Amino acid sequence: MTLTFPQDFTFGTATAAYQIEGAVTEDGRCPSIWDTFSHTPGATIAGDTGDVATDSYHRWREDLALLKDLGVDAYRFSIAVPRIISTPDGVPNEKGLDFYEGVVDALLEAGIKPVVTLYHWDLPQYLGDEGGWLNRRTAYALADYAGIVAKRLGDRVDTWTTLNEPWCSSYLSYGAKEHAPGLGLGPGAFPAVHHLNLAHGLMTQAVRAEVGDKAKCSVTLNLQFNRGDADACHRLDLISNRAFLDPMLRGRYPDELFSITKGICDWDFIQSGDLELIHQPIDVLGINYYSTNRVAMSDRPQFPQSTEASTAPGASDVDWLSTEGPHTDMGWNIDPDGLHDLLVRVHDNYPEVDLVVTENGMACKDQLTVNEDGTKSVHDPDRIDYLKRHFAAAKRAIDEGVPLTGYFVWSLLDNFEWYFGYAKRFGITYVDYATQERIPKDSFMWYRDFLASRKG
Ligand code: IFM
Repeated sequence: MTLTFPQDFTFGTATAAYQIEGAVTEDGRCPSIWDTFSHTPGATIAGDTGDVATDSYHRWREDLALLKDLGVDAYRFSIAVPRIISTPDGVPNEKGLDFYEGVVDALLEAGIKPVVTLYHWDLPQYLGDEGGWLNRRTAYALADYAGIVAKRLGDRVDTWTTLNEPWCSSYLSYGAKEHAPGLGLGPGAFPAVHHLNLAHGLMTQAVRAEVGDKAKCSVTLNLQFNRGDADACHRLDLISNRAFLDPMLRGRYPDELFSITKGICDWDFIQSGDLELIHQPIDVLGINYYSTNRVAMSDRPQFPQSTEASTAPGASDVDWLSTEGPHTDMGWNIDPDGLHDLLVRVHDNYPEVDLVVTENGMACKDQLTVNEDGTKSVHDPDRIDYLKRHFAAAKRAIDEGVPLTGYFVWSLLDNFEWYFGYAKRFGITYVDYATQERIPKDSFMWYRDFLASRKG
């Protein structure tokens, strides 16, 4: 591939704690809402849990060896909140901090920048018991936690990401039933949206209070890119994207968000001063991108009085149409132009902030092949093609002036894919879950060659 990215562009790969670590009862870790949820019968498709996952809590050195072999500039991983604030008394769990300090130091020694996500959905259950993200106190607890981590690791972490995909931890978790805690409250998810926004602001402040202005602060959003009927796209843009982007980057919610949710939410959980707290300067906006949607207006009413489960409360009049193939093993369409168009649009609307693709990748039906000489391979040409086309789309955006500074492939390893458990494989490294053997797939070799070619 002859794509030439800027020399200082950061290429990496990403994981998240609950998806890889396992060891859920070790070294003082407390249960999280995902432990509870995944152990609830019927909550994940085959009853899979993150109890063992890829056992990376024990095998992280093996994973580090993979990263070194791959030649990435950076590794994006998340810190398990229940390993750090494992008790409600606010006393940090030193063993948890020691674990991540070991990982960060080893990454730095290997010349790999640590890019930390502070919250990737593993809320301690004791906070869940108090209402989780429906309770504004959760935002303050997460800010205390962010300060604790920043105090220990502040001098060594390259980038601090407050939240990963608050769309998932609000709409998918409180609006619908697919993610923990799976409450299905429809418009009842809006307080969670606001409290996650508040947490982002407070966590950013807490990191800067410990690390000072040299802290590179960020948040990662899975912005939805919708094609089709303009009214439907606009409605979803307000609910799914601007409900996070505008408070975080503009210090206000769009007025239209209030009008389209009139009758289903009074937003009285927004307290005076909240928007100033949420609107902290950030250095980087992370975007997770996988696919696009096709939407249209229906004949249904815009303002139903219903509180039925929904990932887009206030858009009951929008239909999701089937998308053109090909699709990934998740059933998501492959649309590299969508990445380009999304990056351009975000930059047009929020020109002040650098962008990073913090996740992009593909789930495939990977098959392990045992070769005649006993070696093992996984041939995943579709994933290589997917990555090449998305890299090209990102490069096109850079050439058009988008300040995109990094790209992280999801994921380093096959792992626990939430509701789908272990049935979906996103890794560039295959994990044999029976033995925990790691087998780099062809896409790993392709990425390694691509990265090597950049270093000349
Ligand atoms: O596995 C997830 C990750 O945790 C968050 N972003 C999307 C990925 C694929 O679904």
